[in-house]
Amino acid sequence: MTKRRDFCALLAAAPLPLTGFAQAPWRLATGYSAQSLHGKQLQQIASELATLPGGFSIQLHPENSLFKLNEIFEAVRTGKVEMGETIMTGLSSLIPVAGADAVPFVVRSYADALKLWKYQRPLIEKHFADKGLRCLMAIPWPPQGLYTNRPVQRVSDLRGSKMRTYNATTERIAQLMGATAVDVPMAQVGQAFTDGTIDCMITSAVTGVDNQVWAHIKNYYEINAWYPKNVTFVNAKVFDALPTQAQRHLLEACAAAETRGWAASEKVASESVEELKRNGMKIGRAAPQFLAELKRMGELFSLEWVKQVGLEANQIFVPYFTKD
Ligand code: PCA
Repeated sequence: MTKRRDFCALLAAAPLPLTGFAQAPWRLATGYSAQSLHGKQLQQIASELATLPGGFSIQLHPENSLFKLNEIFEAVRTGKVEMGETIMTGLSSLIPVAGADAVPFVVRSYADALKLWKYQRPLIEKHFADKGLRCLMAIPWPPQGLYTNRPVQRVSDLRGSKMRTYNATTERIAQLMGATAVDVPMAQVGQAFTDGTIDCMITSAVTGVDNQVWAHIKNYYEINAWYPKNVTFVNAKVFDALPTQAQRHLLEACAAAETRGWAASEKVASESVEELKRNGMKIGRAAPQFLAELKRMGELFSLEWVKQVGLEANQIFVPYFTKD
């Protein structure tokens, strides 16, 4: 008996030979394009893993082709697909702290965004683990700016406008601005402007560029409202079934992609504003009164958010505001 146990322990300790290990290809579902800021990192992870000895292939299924953006978390959780990427704020009804990303006017720079992630990450990892998922990495979108047709001097200028939103938090922000929230997936933004279902939106400069929004809209205000992140994750059982070395390769590839992704996001943030300008858009800083009103609105949102989320909101924001 003892001998058998020793033998098992020995087996467990020995690294599994990876050559010959045949892992069925994993599917990675995302709501965004393969050429997007995030899609490029996902593709690089896939190609890095494919070339490693004993590596496995990951097939990217972009632009909602396998599951819609808001279905991906559940699809990975229930094992319908191995791996997924979605926007973290979209998970706030399941995991309230995921909404910290879209509390407006708290995070003002990439350095701030990284600090927020440092305090948010352990909670996100824990909630994902509780749900049978393993969180792999998160990469921010560039700061969220305001796109409008008419110049805007104050929040009340947005009253009655049809604002494109992309989840519950952006919906609440539209409400606070007195606008009507219209949920439109990123790929359909151009069409929604053409159809007149939306006339303004808050999103990043890169999303404006990807959708060539200059054909529809003229003003972009760099209000840097928040830095939402996309999160990439895997079904924990699927991950645990990988040989240890393959697990390590995946984690390393994701850690490297996360570092690259943050730098790429920051770079593309300024390049995209230039691209909007080159295409005839007016790039403005919000007027002081408008900024003051936005800030007040942000405070109201923060207050609501902290009240609604409770203890875990403090676990993020207390260190965020008081520590390095
Ligand atoms: N682009 C995505 C999410 C945030 C962003 O900058 C979108 O507009 O849907």
